[in-house]
Parts: sequence; structure tokens; C-alpha cells
Amino acid sequence: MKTVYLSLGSNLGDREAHLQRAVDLLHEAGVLVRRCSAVYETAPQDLTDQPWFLNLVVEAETAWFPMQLLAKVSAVEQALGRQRRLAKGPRTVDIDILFYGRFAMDTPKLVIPHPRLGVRRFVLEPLAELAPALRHPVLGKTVKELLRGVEGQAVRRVAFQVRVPADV
Ligand code: PH2
Ligand code: MG
Ligand code: MG
Repeated sequence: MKTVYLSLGSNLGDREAHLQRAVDLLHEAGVLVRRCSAVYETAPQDLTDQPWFLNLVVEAETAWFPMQLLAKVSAVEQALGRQRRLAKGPRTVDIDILFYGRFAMDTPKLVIPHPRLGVRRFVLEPLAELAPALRHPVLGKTVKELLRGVEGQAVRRVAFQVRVPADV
């Protein structure tokens, strides 16, 4: 089993329900969710003219290899009705693989660690709750150090929390 960290985001429809459903479906697909960060409402980055997101990070254990994990993650996005109308545009749910143990890979279909995690407050803030001392295998900095380096990018914790699914 490998410990992986995933970033989840939603900015369309019932954002809270989408995040909970995504976590439950990941768990059922063998991506065993062990811990969930708080949920944050975050200002849209990159493409700024779109609704605010709810974001969180989950820690999971899985026996899937990276490309298998990507297939599972994509299937959950599909199940939640994600349509790729616009790159980086509004979505019911987006699930990104942040870390896969201490493993690094760079292929056209999948880059691990996630190439933009080091500059995204909506990723680093929730990730720092779960794994502040986790060291980025390529950048050599801890999550806490990376978080200290990002400026701006409004994020605020919300009261809603995603439940960790029970094992079956
Ligand atoms: N995802 C993006 C682009 N911009 N901004 C926020 N706040 N949260 C996201 O999850 C997000 C984004 C592309 O995946
Ligand atoms: Mg994304
Ligand atoms: Mg994505």
C-alpha cells in the first residue's frame, strides 16, 4: 500500500455534496481515504472569472499503481458528471493526484508530484493540515515551507466537513 494525497475541488452545483460523493466513490474504488482536511472556500486561480471553489485534500492508502490510480480518479470525476468544456474552467469535481508516496514521474499523461502544487494556496493550506513535514521529492522543501512562499490567493475555512468513509 502506498500513501497518496489527492486535491479535490468543486465550483458547480451542490459543491459540498459533490465533494462528499467523490470521497465515498474513491473509497469504494480502492482508494482508501484515511484522513480529510478541513474544507476551504477559495478564490479561483488561473481562470479567475468563474465561481469560487470548495477545496480539500485527502490522505488515502491504495494498492493501485499511478496510472491505475489516475484511471480510478478519472472514473469518479466522470461519475459526478464532469464535462471538460473549458480547460481550468468550472467543474462539478476535479481530483488531482498531489503525491504518490515519495515517487516522482513525468509523462505526457501524468506528472507526480502535481506540477503546480507548490504555488497553490488552495492545495497547500489543506495539505499542511495533514502533512506539514512532508518533503517534496523534487523541490526538496516541506509542505509548510512551500506554503510560506505563496502570497495572496484568498482561502477561508468553512464549517462543512467531509466525512471519512467507513471500511466495508
Ligand atoms: N482548480 C483549477 C484552476 N483554479 N482555483 C481554485 N481556487 N481551486 C481549484 O481547485 C482550481 C482553481 C484547475 O484544476
Ligand atoms: Mg486541478
Ligand atoms: Mg484535474
